[in-house]
Amino acid sequence: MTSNLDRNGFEIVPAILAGRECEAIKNLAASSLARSAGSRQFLEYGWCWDLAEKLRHHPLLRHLIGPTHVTVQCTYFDKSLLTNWLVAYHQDLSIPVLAHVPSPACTGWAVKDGVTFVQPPLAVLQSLVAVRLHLDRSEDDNGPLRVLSGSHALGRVSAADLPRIRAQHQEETCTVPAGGILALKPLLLHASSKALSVAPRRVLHFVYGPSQLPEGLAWRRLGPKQGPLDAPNSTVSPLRPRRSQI
Ligand SMILES: O=C(O)CCC(=O)C(=O)O
Repeated sequence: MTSNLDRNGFEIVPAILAGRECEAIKNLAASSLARSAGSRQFLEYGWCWDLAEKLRHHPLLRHLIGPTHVTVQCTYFDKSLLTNWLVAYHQDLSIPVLAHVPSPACTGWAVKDGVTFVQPPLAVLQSLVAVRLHLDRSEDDNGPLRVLSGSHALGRVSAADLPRIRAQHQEETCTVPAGGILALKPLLLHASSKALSVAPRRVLHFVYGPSQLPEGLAWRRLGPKQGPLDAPNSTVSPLRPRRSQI
């Protein structure tokens, strides 16, 4: 049977963690952020790696994350009136890799927080699944994600096509209770508005993908078991997503 994730590019599963588990994770995330080299590198923390694995094997999420997929990234988003942002409609096109490869099929090379990112071939992007674990409720007032339902099926889209795509695809606001998850395909066009209320909106954004990559690429997925137990001790402010990619 086709899942909502396959059909629409997103799916909400409301009750994955209990309230007390969310509170414990918020405390861990806050102390990790203070020590982190970047909020894109949370997998280097043991608690976050274990949480990613718990989600990967969770009975309510198994139909969303491929059985052979591995955990490849976790980014922490802490949106509030103090750390506020909006993001225009875009697709997530970059993945973290170990090193540059000389392949014309790979574009958009960049280094962020010391990690190499690349836009891989389309087939890789189509195979990825993002799982956003909501530590707070996400509703109309605190900057929820908005998506254009079904737009993941269009492949990579250009900025010039956006007005037409917006007219043809239903916009959905993804309200999610605390402890719930929003799973989405990174090719799904998504955006978010600024928070308007004092209620924070903390999210751990996990990405799962195939263990092997084409074109000689290799994941840069240093977890506590494969790499340094702790991230470098520089202090950075929480990640503010790019305003607009398209
Ligand atoms: O959480 C947000 O507000 C934006 C997230 C986003 O744009 C992304 O994950 O690409």
